[in-house]
Amino acid sequence: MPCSIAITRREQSDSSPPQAATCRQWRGAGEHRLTSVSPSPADPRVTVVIPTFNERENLISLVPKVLRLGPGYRVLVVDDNSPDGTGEVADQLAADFPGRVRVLHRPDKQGIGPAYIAGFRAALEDDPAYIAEMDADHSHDPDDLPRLVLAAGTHDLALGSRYVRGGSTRGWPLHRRLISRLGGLYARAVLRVPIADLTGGFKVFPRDTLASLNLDDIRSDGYGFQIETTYRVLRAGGRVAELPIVFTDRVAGASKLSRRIVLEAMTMVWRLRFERTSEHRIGHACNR
Ligand SMILES: Nc1nc2c(ncn2[C@@H]2O[C@H](COP(=O)(O)OP(=O)(O)OP(=O)(O)O)[C@@H](O)[C@H]2O)c(=O)[nH]1
Ligand SMILES: [Mg+2]
Repeated sequence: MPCSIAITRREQSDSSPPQAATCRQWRGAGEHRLTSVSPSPADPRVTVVIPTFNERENLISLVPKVLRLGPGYRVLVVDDNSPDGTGEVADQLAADFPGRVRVLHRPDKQGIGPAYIAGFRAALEDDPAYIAEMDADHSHDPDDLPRLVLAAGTHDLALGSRYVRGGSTRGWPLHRRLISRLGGLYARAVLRVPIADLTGGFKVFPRDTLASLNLDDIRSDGYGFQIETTYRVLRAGGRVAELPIVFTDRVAGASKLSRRIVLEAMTMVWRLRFERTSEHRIGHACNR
C-alpha cells in the first residue's frame, strides 16, 4: 500500500516538523522513488502556481496575501485569456511586485490540468525549493501555506485536506459536498489508496517531486488532475502528508466545475489503476 500520513491540527505545529504516525509504502517498479527529506528553511523559496479563468476580483486580493507570507514566496499566474480581464490584472500585479509575480498567458481555455502542467514547467525553471498549487477563488486560505510547506520539507507531497480530523468545507450546498465526498471515496476505492482528500487542489510539492514526475504523461483535467498527481507520487513510493484545511466556497466569480470534469475523473481512475498492473507492491509498516 502507498504511504500516506494524516496530520491533525493537534499533532502538527509550525515550530516543529509534523509528527507522523505510521505509514505504509508502495514502490512502483517502473518509476523513480521519491526521497526528498530536506527540512524547510526559515524562509523557503516557494512558487505558488495559481490557474485563473475569470477570477479578476479574486486575484487582486489573493496575490498580496500570498506575498505577505515572506520574501521567499512568489506567484505564477496561469491565465487562459479570461474574458473578464484577469490576465491584465495579473500583468498589473506583476508590475506592482517586480520579480515576485509572473504571468503565463495562454491563448484560450484549455482546462485546469493543462494550465497546471504549463505552470509547473515554468515554475521549475525558477528552481524554487517548493511549488504550491491553489485556486484563485479564496477557497484555499494562503495562511495555510506555511504549514503545508513545513510538511513538504519532510514528505514528497503535502495535501491540504478537507476530510481529515480538523478539516472541513464551509458554504457548500449539499450537492457539492456529495460530489466531492462521493467522488473522493470512489477514487480511493478504485485506486486503493489511503488518502482522505484525493480531489483537493491545495498542495505543496518539493521541487524534486515535481521534477521526478513525468508531466507529459499527465493528461487529465479538473478533479482527475488532482487525483492523478497525488496518485503518481504515491505510486512512485512517495510519502504524502495530509493536513487539515478549512475550505470555503468561492465568494466571487463562477465555478468551472462541469459534468464533463466529474465524468472524466470517474473514468480516468480506471485508466490509472490498469496502468499500474506491471508494478510490484511492497506493503510494510514504517515509522518516520
Ligand atoms: N488557466 C485556467 N484556469 C482554470 C481553468 N478552469 C478553472 N481554472 C481555475 O482553476 C481554479 C479552480 O477552478 P474552480 O472553478 O474554482 O473549480 P472548483 O474549485 O472545482 O469549483 P468551485 O469550488 O465551484 O469554485 C480557479 O482558480 C479557476 O479560475 C482553465 O481552463 N484554465
Ligand atoms: Mg474553486
